[in-house]
Amino acid sequence: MGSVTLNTSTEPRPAAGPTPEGREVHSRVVGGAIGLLSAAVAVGVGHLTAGLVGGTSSPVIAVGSTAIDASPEWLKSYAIRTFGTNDKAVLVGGIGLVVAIVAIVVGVIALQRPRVGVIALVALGALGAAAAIGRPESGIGGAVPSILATVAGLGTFSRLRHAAGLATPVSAGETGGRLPPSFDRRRFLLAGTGAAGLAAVSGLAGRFLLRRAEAGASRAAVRIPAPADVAPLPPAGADLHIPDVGPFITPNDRFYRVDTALLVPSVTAEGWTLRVHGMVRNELSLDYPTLLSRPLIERDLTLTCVSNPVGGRYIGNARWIGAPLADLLREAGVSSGADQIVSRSVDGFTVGTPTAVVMDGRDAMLAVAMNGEPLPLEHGFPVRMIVPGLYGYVSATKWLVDIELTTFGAYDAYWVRRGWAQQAPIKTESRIDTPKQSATVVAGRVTVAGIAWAQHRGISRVEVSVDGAWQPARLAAQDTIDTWRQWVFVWDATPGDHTLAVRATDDTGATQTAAPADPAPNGATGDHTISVTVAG
Ligand SMILES: Nc1nc2c(c(=O)[nH]1)N[C@H]1C(S)=C(S)[C@@H](COP(=O)(O)O)O[C@H]1N2
Ligand SMILES: [Mo]
Repeated sequence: MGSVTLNTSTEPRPAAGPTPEGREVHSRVVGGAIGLLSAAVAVGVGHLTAGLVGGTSSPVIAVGSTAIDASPEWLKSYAIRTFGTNDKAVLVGGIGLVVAIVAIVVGVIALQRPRVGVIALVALGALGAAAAIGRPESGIGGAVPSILATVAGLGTFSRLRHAAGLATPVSAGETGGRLPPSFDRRRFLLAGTGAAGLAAVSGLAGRFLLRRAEAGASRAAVRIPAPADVAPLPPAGADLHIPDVGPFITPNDRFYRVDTALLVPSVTAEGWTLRVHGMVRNELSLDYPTLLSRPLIERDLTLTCVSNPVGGRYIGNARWIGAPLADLLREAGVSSGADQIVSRSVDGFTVGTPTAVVMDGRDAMLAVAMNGEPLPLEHGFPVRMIVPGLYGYVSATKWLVDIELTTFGAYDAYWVRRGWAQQAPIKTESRIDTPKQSATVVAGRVTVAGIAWAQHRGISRVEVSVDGAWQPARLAAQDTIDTWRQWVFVWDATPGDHTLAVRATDDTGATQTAAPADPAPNGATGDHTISVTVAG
């Protein structure tokens, strides 16, 4: 205790300790930090609250939007000319800089006159509240984030003053703006770090929520045009309607999700563009309305993850609408030798797909809709790629923003760099969905059922083995060769412990590989096998 210096310089000082001038400088640093941190926490909490309640009521955004509306036309066009698409970032940055400078100055003044700090924080909140209420899209509730921001700012202000020993018992007013003898550097740094952390976390969380809300609003406003090439409804017999076997079309909220995104990327349809470049004769760039104006196709396609273990759940079947990818590539004019299409997500994730596969006539598409709605945010809104017959990591780029024609020799995509195969067609597989592993069933007629898939080859046969004896299962009607197929086998179960297994054969006549293999590097193999007990 009693140490009063924040000075980290190595300059020699009088042995008697810091001079009054020295203290003066340090007290300004502390005052400025208190001001800056209080404002930062206010802004962060305002942002987070706005993110949680939704809408455009974040104090910073409300003030920024008001500034845009109020600024004259020449200034707006100047900003757009000068900063391009960064004009809004520059504006928000500018507001932030002004707030920061004012906050530091006020913080220094507040050392002696704490009331000035309080008044400044309340004024900042009032400005945010007034701007938020004034926005056409928000009502009186728009003031809530600004009010909470002010409360948080005032709380931080008082907390940090306390930590600096400014609140009691000798007030800074009495020490002439200098730090009191009780100033504890460690204690203040700790409290300051806490405030900085709170400001950063709340600000970032708020930004994430606000962007997600923006993407959600964009999605809600999207209207997908009727496809030029409509898919017939799946045949009635494609769905056997067996309990515990999922529906033939997987609802969006039950569709598996696999990606590297810690936080779902938020992309708006308005802000979306796709660049097609690399080994092409004509580089293309298209925005969302342009993509929607292309002739769209509608297809049922079953998507599968290479990481799906035998018997796993990383597979789903949906009805997609999208623009054929091959047509777009023909317009771009793919150079000969460009054997790989590298597609990139907005978050940097990459996928490498064989050009020849995309161009071979199958329904590879830039998908915009899934089961009758715009792509859900977590499934890649606004645009993703789908290529029937290939595992997701080599075909199904979500939040797609970039397509580059290149070669397999020149580039390894995200998972290839991590040891997975460069090319990965989906392997013929099958799964028992009912009964479950280790289930006890009643002797007599037991329904054994599940799904089988061999996308773009089609399933021609499924067999079930009871304790090693293979017997044919009944197949549901086929929708297309790009979709999974349900199957059922009615088993006359006798009391005791039994082992059930399933295997599928595709339309090329090949039966799935019986030898068990792990998902890495190009997809699991093995017959899905379960043990059940039949009660007498
Ligand atoms: N941007 C991006 N797209 C991606 C991935 C990813 O991690 N990031 N994962 C891929 C993988 S491995 C699979 S299996 C599918 C899964 O798509 P889904 O989450 O819509 O089911 O997305 C593919 N597209
Ligand atoms: Mo995957």
